[in-house]
Amino acid sequence: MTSRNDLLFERARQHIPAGVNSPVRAFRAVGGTPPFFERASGPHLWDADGKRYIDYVGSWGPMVLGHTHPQVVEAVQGAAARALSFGAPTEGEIELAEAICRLVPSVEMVRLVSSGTEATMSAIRLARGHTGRSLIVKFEGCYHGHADSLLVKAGSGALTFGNPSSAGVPPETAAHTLVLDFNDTAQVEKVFKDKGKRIACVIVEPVAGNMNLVLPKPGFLESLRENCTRQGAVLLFDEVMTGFRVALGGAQARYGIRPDLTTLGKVIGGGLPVGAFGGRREIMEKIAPLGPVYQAGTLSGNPVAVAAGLATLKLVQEKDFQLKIERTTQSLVDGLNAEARKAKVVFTAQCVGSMFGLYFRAAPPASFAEVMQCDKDRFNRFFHLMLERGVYLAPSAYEAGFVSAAHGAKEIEATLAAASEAFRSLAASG
Ligand code: KE4
Repeated sequence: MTSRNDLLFERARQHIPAGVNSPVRAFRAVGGTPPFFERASGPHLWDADGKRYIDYVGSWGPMVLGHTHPQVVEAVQGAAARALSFGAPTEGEIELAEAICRLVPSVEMVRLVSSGTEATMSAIRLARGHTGRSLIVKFEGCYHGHADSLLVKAGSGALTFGNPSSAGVPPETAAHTLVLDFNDTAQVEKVFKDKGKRIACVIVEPVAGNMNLVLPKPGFLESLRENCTRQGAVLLFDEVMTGFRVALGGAQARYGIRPDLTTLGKVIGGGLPVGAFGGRREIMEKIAPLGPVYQAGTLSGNPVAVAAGLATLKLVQEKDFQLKIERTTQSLVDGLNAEARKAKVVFTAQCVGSMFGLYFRAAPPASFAEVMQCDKDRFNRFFHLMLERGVYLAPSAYEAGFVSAAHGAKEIEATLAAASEAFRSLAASG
């Protein structure tokens, strides 16, 4: 019997490229047909065939409270009944800006946009406008959205100028982007020694979540801070994913590093389209109409999206919210490691805050090269073994996973029971 997911996927592909509105959703990395979801609640999703899943994607990070939290739904319904959009200032935007500036240590002033890509694209332009320089530095495996200057892979060598990682990006644009190896402090020191005065900014995921989860080595973020300060370059922490996930104040609070600019997204919209870039007042005051760096957006600060973000940020500040969600995430990771050991499968899991990484490798990777050593095929088989058992992991070996506050002992136990069977199946099939 053809499932509704299959029928919908077939229909979707008629008018949407690969049937999806964002590439990773097409399941090309893991194979098979993606479930088409119809509704969600708490830690659960239901697909078009009525199958229930425990969700560890959480819309790629925003659903930190769990799905359809009553207070968020109520805030959205209330806002929508008053207005869907003004294209004019509202009090809600002030409240969200005040909350972000209060919670994220380095942010003194902030501009709201509608996606993480818009946030990083705007922040890069602002850093270039503020410094009058063109070069930017990023790290292999870090993803910052799909702006041209960020779709760049390492050149012939890590210290040479970048090449486009996507068709449609002019080589001249990519040439302004240097791509280094994440956690390689020696490369950072060298590029600043050679080109420091030409660097407008360094953009980094302070905890990498787009090459699977990779933690910063001690000293790495500190070296970025020191070199940027010494050479007058802007340190830009892309906390679109880590914000309100690895700690209430993001990775910058957890690791005690103060960037000059920060980009945010995901959680601050509570599932609706909100991104933001903010930081030192003297830099942010260069943004139009105050300053010469142009940036704009029809739906920036949309009242319905802002209402979802405000309701979400209010709840993540509740007493013990971070402690509880970190405990749940740690119990998932400890349980997965234990089940893999029992089945004698080479596997490691680790977490930071409510983000986790799963690796078919003996130890967590500390670099892009080490991520590439993970057994991708085994991950793909594990992914489907878990999906069959009603556990929805990120459909790629190169993505982080997310736990929500709605995940409880019941969901963790069910996940570990599924993992026990999945690991045994992997061990049996070699
Ligand atoms: P969006 O434009 O997708 O809202 O944000 C881009 C972005 C920027 N910075 C970081 C650190 C991000 O993780 C993202 C987006 N994350 C991916 C998940 N790997 C979104 C999922 C997708 O592309 O469909």
